[in-house]
Order: sequence, then structure tokens, then C-alpha cells
Amino acid sequence: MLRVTLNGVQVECAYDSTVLQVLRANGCDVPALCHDDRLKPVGACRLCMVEIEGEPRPVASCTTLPAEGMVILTDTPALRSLRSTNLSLLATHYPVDAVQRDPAHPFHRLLDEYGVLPGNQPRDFLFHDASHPYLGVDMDRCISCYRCARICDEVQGQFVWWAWERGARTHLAPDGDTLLDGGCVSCGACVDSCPSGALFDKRSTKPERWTRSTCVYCGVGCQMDVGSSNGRVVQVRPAASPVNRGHLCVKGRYAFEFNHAEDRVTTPLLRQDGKWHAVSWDEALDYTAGKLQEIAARDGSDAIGVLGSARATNEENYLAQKFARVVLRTNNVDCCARVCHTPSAKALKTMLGTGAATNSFDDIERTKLFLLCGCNPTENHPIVGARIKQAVRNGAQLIVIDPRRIELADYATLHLPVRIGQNIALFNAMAATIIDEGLLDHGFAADRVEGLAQFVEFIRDYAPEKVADACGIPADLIRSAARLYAKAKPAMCFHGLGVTEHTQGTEGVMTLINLALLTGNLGKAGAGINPLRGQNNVQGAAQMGCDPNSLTGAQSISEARTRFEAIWRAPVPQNRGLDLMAMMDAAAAGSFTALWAFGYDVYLSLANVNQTGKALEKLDLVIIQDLFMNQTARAFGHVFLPAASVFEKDGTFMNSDRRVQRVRQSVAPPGDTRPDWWIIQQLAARMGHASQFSFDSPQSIWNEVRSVWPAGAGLSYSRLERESINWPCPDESHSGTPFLHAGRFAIGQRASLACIPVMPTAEQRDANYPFMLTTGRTLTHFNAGTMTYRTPNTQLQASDVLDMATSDAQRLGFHDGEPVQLSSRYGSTILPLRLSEAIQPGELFTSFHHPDQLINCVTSPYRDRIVKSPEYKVTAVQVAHLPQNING
Ligand SMILES: Nc1nc2c(c(=O)[nH]1)N[C@H]1C(S)=C(S)[C@@H](COP(=O)(O)OP(=O)(O)OC[C@H]3O[C@@H](n4cnc5c(=O)[nH]c(N)nc54)[C@H](O)[C@@H]3O)O[C@H]1N2
Ligand SMILES: Nc1nc2c(c(=O)[nH]1)N[C@H]1C(S)=C(S)[C@@H](COP(=O)(O)OP(=O)(O)OC[C@H]3O[C@@H](n4cnc5c(=O)[nH]c(N)nc54)[C@H](O)[C@@H]3O)O[C@H]1N2
Ligand code: SF4
Ligand code: SF4
Ligand code: FES
Ligand SMILES: [Mo]
Repeated sequence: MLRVTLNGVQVECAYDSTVLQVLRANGCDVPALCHDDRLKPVGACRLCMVEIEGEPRPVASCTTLPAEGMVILTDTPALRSLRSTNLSLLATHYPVDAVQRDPAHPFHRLLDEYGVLPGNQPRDFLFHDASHPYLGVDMDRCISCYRCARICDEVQGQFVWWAWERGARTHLAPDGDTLLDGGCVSCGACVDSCPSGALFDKRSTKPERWTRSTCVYCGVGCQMDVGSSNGRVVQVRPAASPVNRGHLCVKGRYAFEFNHAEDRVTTPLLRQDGKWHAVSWDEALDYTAGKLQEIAARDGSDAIGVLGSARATNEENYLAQKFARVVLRTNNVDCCARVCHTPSAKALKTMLGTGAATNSFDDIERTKLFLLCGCNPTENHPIVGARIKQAVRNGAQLIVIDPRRIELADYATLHLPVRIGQNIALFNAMAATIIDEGLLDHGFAADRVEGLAQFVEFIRDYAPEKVADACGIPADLIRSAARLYAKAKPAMCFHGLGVTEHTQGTEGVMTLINLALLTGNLGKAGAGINPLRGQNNVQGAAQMGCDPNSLTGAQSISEARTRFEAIWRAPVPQNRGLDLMAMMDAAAAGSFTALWAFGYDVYLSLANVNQTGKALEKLDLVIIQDLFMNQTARAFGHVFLPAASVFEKDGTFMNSDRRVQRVRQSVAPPGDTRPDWWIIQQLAARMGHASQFSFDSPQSIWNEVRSVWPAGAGLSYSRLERESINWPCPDESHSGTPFLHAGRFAIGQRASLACIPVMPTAEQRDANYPFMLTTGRTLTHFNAGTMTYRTPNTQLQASDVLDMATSDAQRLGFHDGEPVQLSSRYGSTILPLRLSEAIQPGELFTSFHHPDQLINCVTSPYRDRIVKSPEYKVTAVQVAHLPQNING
């Protein structure tokens, strides 16, 4: 620590702080208009000036470091006069009427404090844009601090704002007619940083209170402050946390209006004679309990199943699986992790011993190289995407393996547009290169790797030259990628559904783990194999035990049975539980008759709608617990239980890098909606299990979770209040585990390499179905679309679109924007076509978010060979003009 004298008082400060930080830490409030903690200081506005003894002139405190014994003055007549002069220069063009309209604005108060009148001088040029649904622009109020441009460059990495012209004519504007034309992704960071009101949120209701919580959308787990007024969410602001560091994406920041949508279901509903009727909770719960008991007596416990929700809290998912096991007496419980990263969890658990991301997001700034495989972070995990971009700008290298030229491919050292479905051939060829060219990490292999000799034999068949044609990647590019990955240390791998959602999904992840084992990229900072998990709590839903084969904490039923039986005071069922896909198959076959799905739109989101429909229509009881009448409820529901949203309840989520973070209630649940945990407990009580389901709060549920899950025992609510901890965290003095497998794997000293031969999927192109379709996501919409399509994000994107290579479109006479018929061997839908340079000829891409387009009409019935995730990423299709377009 250093000691300095601040306005006559001695204070201590850290070596690496700036003088401005010292002032602020000591409650000394100097104006600092061009400063933002998230940005590199530039010292441009000259308002934060201070006098330092021995310095001939005042200095900018934001760009000055303290020194031992420094004597600092912040408020002298000379400084006040200097600030006043500088402020009037900044306000030369500032409009007077803006001040009159809103005198309480911080910038206007500052003008007032320094007696500065806005100059009100006309401007030569002004950028106007009234078209953005969220961002308001009034560049008349720009004071040229460039915070918008800097935060857009330095944090979001979008480079939308440019300073045009010189001297007095200098002005900020995007390179395009509108912000969106200029590449804006609507993150709101520039609005957040702008001190003058030139950029502002169009939705202007002032919050009465702010509540710290976790984002309701993706698995990044951004921390946010939710502003509410009159029982409504009216604003969201980013919070400083290790995950998002004061930044959000368009969904977290702006897409909250679904919460107050007019068609939010706010009373329990029962379907009678084909029509929904509003009923009381007593009626709904009595009916549901009675029906479940009747079905259990008639068809047996194993004819019933529960699907937990990746959108609900850990506490609620814990209760959901406990309900299945204790009340229904079945292990038939699963969640939508089945369809996305169960392959990752299975591969990581099998090979390394823990089925979760090995490293933490903190390592993004520590790694030398990113290997991105089948994930699209700038759209699907935007805060991770933005951090990767900045790390690459700061010198890290990047390899992108994705059939499409995703945004990050523009930043990549190498982009390998692997042919859809050919990951394993490619990853094996990279492994073959590492062996062949002597790039193996010998020390690591000797210490920690098993099965090398056998692997060396096996991998000979996968020399890049042998598989290049199949993967669609030239052999020398495969070799370059392998060399780059093997030589840059540490190297960090992130992967997504482009690896997992295949018939060889689990095996695809195993071949990635091989690469990390061969190069020693495990058990250290800045390395690892990291699935980018999907929803806000998909990691948690599975970890809490919404999985037929494991109990809370991914503990095997046979090993952990005694612990759970003691705490639950009930036997853990003996049956081999059905996973989600097995439940569907059993339903179609008639041996599974009741399903309770909460926060999961099964019908819309499972592959092959036709097949899903045939299963769901056979069920005698479909209980849906959701915010909205989702597609499953609409078509097949018998009971609808209206749930409170994430904004309306307390609890915790578990993010992609194993952090448990608090969710806090901001507004009251509307109408008769109730938190999922309340609903589950009520039903359990009606079915004779009140004593095991009598928790009075999410915290008391969480304390039971901690008692059954040793690796989570240290994560008390009181710690979560002030810390962000990655599990394993076995006790309250443990500081958490940012990276796994240090020194030793969870599975043992050594991990075994996996010899995985390529087994082509049965889904192949032919003359009738000449295109290969892959499906995924877009930035502005989220999964089943129930939430984002009820927000102004629809103005950013109105529907799913089909991306086709421009060369294919020209060859076949398709036009940009034309609605086309997309058909596979399984079904058909209509959607607009978009010409794209990002997609390879012969391949197509679309998202699956819009309920009307129901893309899963088209996807195939094939599944991962090991954990059964649907093969959403590979479908042979044809594209045709609509009849009216041919005629007209
Ligand atoms: N904006 C937004 N964000 C989301 C979601 C959302 O709906 N919208 N959903 C959330 C959820 S649930 C999840 S699971 C995550 C998923 O996040 P990601 O894993 O990033 O999701 P996808 O877009 O489905 O697929 C990623 C990439 O796989 C590529 N791909 C397709 N086939 C192949 C292949 O054969 N090989 C390789 N190497 N790549 C291939 C696609 O081109 C695509 O760019 O996103 C989460 N975040
Ligand atoms: N073609 C194709 N299909 C896919 C995929 C793909 O890549 N391609 N990806 C698959 C993947 S990875 C996933 S994860 C699934 C996602 O599919 P889903 O899990 O069905 O989609 P979500 O939109 O995440 O959320 C489901 C429901 O949760 C509700 N909900 C939100 N918050 C709460 C809450 O607090 N309580 C309750 N009870 N309900 C709540 C929402 O209203 C919504 O109806 O889609 C899969 N489908
Ligand atoms: S909203 Fe985000 S992407 Fe758009 S201009 Fe502002 S900082 Fe840049
Ligand atoms: S990156 Fe994910 S968690 Fe963060 S604001 Fe966006 S949707 Fe929310
Ligand atoms: S805040 Fe220090 S010069 Fe602007
Ligand atoms: Mo997912």
C-alpha cells in the first residue's frame, strides 16, 4: 500500500489504482466526464483535474498514478475555475432546452454547479436515427467524450461509432444510415456510458427500486440490476461481476417486456371438452393430484415422468426430481440438458470424472489461443463472445471450426468450415497430426495420460490427407490448425451444439478431450474443454438431479442412495429411469401415460414434430407449468399451472462456468401465478408428502441441497451474497475451484484417450434432398421464442430465416427475402430465404425460435448413440419456390 495526503488527510491506496480511484474510494467526488471504469483512461475532458504538490500544472486524476507521500488537492479556486472553463468548452453546442426539460440530469446539475450556461451553438452536422426500438439518439447533446465509441470498441467490440471530419466539424456517427446498418447489436453499452444524454434508453420510466439478480436468458449468467416501478420491470442495467463486468447483451439488457405480456397466463387452467377453463389453485391441484394417483394405481409409477426446467431455479429443479423420486417413486425425471449438453457432461464425466466445464470465464484473458468448435458465442453467449473478441484484439490466437463463417471467424487466425456432421474425422485428423509431427506434450502424457500406445495405432487411419475430402478441409489447413493448437500454451477450447447435437455427439466431445489430453491443456488456468451451456440454469437443472441416472450433484444413484434416503426419509426408487427421449418412445408405445413438464416447450423444441406429436397425443395427462400457453400446452395440455417468472421469485442459478448465483425477486407475481417451488410443494402435500416438502423459502431448500451434495456444501446464501464461487466448494472456508483437474483428474491420476471411429449418420443427401440443413440460434431470439417474441426484439428480427449461399440461390433462381418451402423426408415448413456469404454451397442454416414456422417439422428422428440427444444439426432437405411465386 501507498500513503498519500488527500485534502490534508492521510489515506492509503493500492499501487495500481489511479488518483481518480483514490479520490472516489475516499468519498471525494470530482467530475470525470470522459471516464468509465470499464474503459482505458484517456484524460480528454480535463474535468477530473487535481493539484499535486510539486507539479507545475494541474493534472488529470484519471490518468495519473499515486506515489508515496503524494499531496493532492481537489478543490481550490484555481481548479474550480479551470473546470468551469473546460466544461463550457464541452458545452459549446449543448442545447439550452435540454437543460430546461430535465434539470435533474447529472450533466445538467454539473453545469449548474459550475455556473456554466450551455453554448447552444448550431452544429454543422448531426446524426439522426429514430429507428432503433431501444436506443434513443439525440446527438445535439453530444459533448465529444467518445465514451460511446470507446465502449463499443473496447468492451462490445462492434466498432459502430466513428469520428467523422476534423476540427469543429468533428462528429460521431455510425458507418451507415442507422445504428443497425452500422453493425450495432443493441447491447446498450454506449447508452450506459454516455454522460450527457445524447444516447438514451427510449423506455424512460424511472425505476422506484433496483434489485440485483441474474439474467433470465442464457448460461453465461450475467449479473444485472433490475429496475421496477408499480409492480413492473421497467429497466435493466448491467452490474459489475466477474462474469459480465458491467456489460449485457440485447436480451438481458432490453428483452424483459414478456414479463408483462397481455397473454401471460395468470390463473390455473383445466381443459374440459377441449376448452380451457380458469379454475382455483385448489381445484387445479386437487384434480392433478387425483389424476396422478389414479394413473399411478392403474399404470404403475413408471408410467409417469417429470421434466424439470432449465429456466427455473436450482431449488425448484431439486424439488422437481425429489418429487419424482419421493412422491411418484420413479427415476423418470429429466430436463432439456438432454437435448444440448448431456453429451458434453457424459463425455467429460466418462473421461475426466466431472461432467462440467473444466475452466472458468476468468481464463478468457489468460489463454494464448481459443479453439472454438461448433459454437457461436457472439450470438449465443454474447458476453463471452465479446470477451473473446477483446482477448484476440489483445493478442490471443483463435481457431474457429464451424461450417458457417460466424462473426468470430473474421477475427480468427484459422477458420475451418468443416462439412456438417464431420467433426470426428476432423478432430481425429488433428490428433493424428499432433502424434505424427511430434507435438505431443510428453511430460503431461507420461504423468497423466493412459492408453497412448493404443491410440497412436488407432489414429494412423486418420491422417489429414485421408480425411480431408470427407471433412471438406484441405489437409494442410488441418495440419496448421493442429500445430497452432498444440504449440500455443495454454489453449482453451469452447464448444457448442455443433459438436454435441449429432448421432456421434458424445463421441465428438470425447475426440475434443483427446486433443486437450495430447497437448496437456487440462488441469491448468487458461486451458480446458468448456461446453458453453445453454439456458440460465441448464447446468443447474441437471446438476440438481433432473436426470434419470443421477441424483443431485451428478452422484450415481447406487453410490449416493444411502445419503439421500437418510435425508429424504424415503427410499430412492430402484427402476432404471426413462430419459426424455425414452419417455417419448414409451408414450408412443402406450406404456407411459402422464407427463409433468415445467418450463419446457417439448413439442416445439424436440426434433421431428410429427414423432413428438404422436407420442404426446397418447398421454392421458399432460401437465404444463409455464408463463405462457406454449405450443405443448396449446396442442396437448390437460392442466396448466401458471408459474411466476425469474423476475418474480428468489433462488439460485448455476451458470456455464460452475458459479452459483442469486436470483432475487424484483416484482410480485401477477394474478394467481406462483413460483414453481410453491406449486411443487403444494402438489406433494396433496399426495401425502407434506413433511418432506415443507420448505418455507428457497434458502431452506438450498440448505438441503448443500446437505446432499458435498461439492456444493460451502455455497451458503450468505456467501453468495458477497462472492462469486465456482464449485467444487466443499465447505464455507473453501474459496472454490476456478479450474478442475489440477494435478490429478477427478477420475484418478490418469485419464484415458478415447479411440473413436467415424460412424456416418444415416441422414444423408440424395437427389431429392440435395441440401444439408443445420439449425441453431440467432442473437435476438431465444429458444422456444415464448419470451423474446413478446418483446420489441421482434422489430430487430421478425421471424426465422433460411440462409442459403448466394451462389446456390443464383444457380437455382431464388431471391433474397422470398418465402420458400423447406422440406425434408419428415416434414415441411415455409420461411423467408436470405442470401448469405457465411454459408457453404450445398448447406443451409436456420434458427428454430418462431412457433409458427416450427422448424422442427423438418428435423430428423436420429439421436446421439450414447445419450440420445436429437441430431438437430444434420437434416437433408430440399428447397422449393411456393406455387404462387412460380405462377406470379
Ligand atoms: N441468442 C440466443 N442465445 C442462446 C440461445 C438462443 O436461443 N438464442 N439458446 C441457448 C441454448 S439453450 C444453448 S444450448 C446455447 C447453444 O449455443 P451454441 O452451441 O453456440 O448453438 P447453435 O447456434 O445451436 O450451434 C452453434 C454452431 O454450430 C455450428 N454447427 C452446425 N453443425 C456443425 C458441425 O457439424 N460441426 C461444427 N463444428 N459446427 C457445426 C453452427 O453453424 C452454429 O454456428 O445457446 C444459448 N444461448
Ligand atoms: N431445430 C432445433 N431445435 C432445437 C435446438 C436446435 O439447435 N435446433 N436446440 C435445442 C436446445 S439446446 C434446447 S435447450 C431446447 C430449448 O427448448 P425449451 O427448453 O422448450 O425452450 P426455452 O425457450 O428455453 O424455455 C421453455 C419454456 O420455459 C418457460 N419459462 C421461462 N421461465 C420460466 C420459469 O421460471 N418457470 C416456468 N415454469 N417456466 C418458465 C418459457 O416460457 C418457455 O415456454 O430446444 C432444442 N431444440
Ligand atoms: S448498443 Fe452496443 S453495439 Fe450498439 S452502438 Fe452501442 S455499444 Fe455499440
Ligand atoms: S449474455 Fe446471456 S446471461 Fe448475459 S445478458 Fe446476454 S442472455 Fe443474459
Ligand atoms: S475524466 Fe479524467 S480527463 Fe476526463
Ligand atoms: Mo440448450
